[in-house]
Amino acid sequence: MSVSELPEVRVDGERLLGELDDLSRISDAPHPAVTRVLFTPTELVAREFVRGIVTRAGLALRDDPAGNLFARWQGTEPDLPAVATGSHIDAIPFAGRFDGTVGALGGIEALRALREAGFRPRRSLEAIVFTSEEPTRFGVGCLGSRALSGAIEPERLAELTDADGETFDRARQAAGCSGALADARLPRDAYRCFLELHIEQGPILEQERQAVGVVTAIAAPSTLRITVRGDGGHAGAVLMAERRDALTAAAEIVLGVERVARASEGADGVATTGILEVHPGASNSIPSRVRLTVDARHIDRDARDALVREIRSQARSVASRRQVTVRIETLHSDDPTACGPEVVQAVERAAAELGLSCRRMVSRAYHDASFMARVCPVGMIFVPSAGGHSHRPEEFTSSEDIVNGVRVLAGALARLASD
Ligand code: HGY
Ligand code: MN
Ligand code: MN
Repeated sequence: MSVSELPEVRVDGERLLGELDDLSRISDAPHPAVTRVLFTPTELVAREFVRGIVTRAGLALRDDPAGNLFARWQGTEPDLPAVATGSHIDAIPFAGRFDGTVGALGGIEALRALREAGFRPRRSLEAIVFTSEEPTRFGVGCLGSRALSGAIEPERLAELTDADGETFDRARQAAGCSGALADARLPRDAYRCFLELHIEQGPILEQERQAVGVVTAIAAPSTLRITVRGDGGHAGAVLMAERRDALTAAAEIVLGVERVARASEGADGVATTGILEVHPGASNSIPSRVRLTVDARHIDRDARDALVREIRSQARSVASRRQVTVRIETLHSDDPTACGPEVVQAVERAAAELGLSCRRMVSRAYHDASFMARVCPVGMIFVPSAGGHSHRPEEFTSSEDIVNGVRVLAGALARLASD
């Protein structure tokens, strides 16, 4: 069915922007920054807030053992594989207020708007709020969509441990999630397709004055944890010639990460050392142990693997020259994702029928769509990010752009749920 055959779908921008603003204030950082880490008291309040929206929208609410939340609108043919949308509400420290939330609340709004327009979906429509899209607490992102798609073994997921030694399993149970993690795995054919609305987190749509972007591929992310061990000792008593300083070695490794990424083929390889933990962290003690967390990505998997190999080998050569030891663990290393052509076309047709400009693009950030692609064809709709900023308090997307994104999402979902 075409969007034009739909009764006029009116997205209630005031309602949605009000909910986004209310959600942005459920945070452990001062507004407009947002910190909302998995299963913390603040994040649990945010989950309750979303549950209230789902219930008021008259959608059937379900939680799974991993903490994913589902809001379902039964179709006229409920046995058919459903059409899903959604995103996340957790946020890294001092992030922005639109990353994830635009797609999580925008997905619910798309279902509400279709329902209020009198649309009747043949396939059920389901909005998902995925648990733990960000890697902040357990070092690995997209834990909810990995659990749904079988991209992580339940045993490994249960045993992931945070900086305080708390496991995912204990943290989820303390948050009220029950049932076996293995039961979070989606049955085959649960979904016909999955379509996620998200902010671009880059500058292209704004620079080109495009209303929306349609994602064709999502970059391949990997994260390494590098532990550097030296001798440590007294900052006054140990002479420079006798030192095996773990931090100065780590500093060379950090610069090596940047050098390797800058030298990689083309501009699509990126690498970042986002976390540096120094032990014992005393001004008068030579660091004996440093842990670095390195994020490396490329839109091509082989090029990403080459980047990671280079990062590993330069870390080892620093270690041998400085006579410290390095231990390198791979926290995750995921494939790139190709979006489903029929989902891409549904988005393009919905944008065209709404008279909105749209361009194809890749996503350099990863998303839950990266893992939902293991169970069904996926697509993503991007809306512009002011200045291309994200993962910082200045992150901003205008109300008009958000509403347009939800209008395109609603049109594409209507089409996908009708055939
Ligand atoms: O890091 C990412 O790409 C996403 O924001 N978790
Ligand atoms: Mn993010
Ligand atoms: Mn995100």
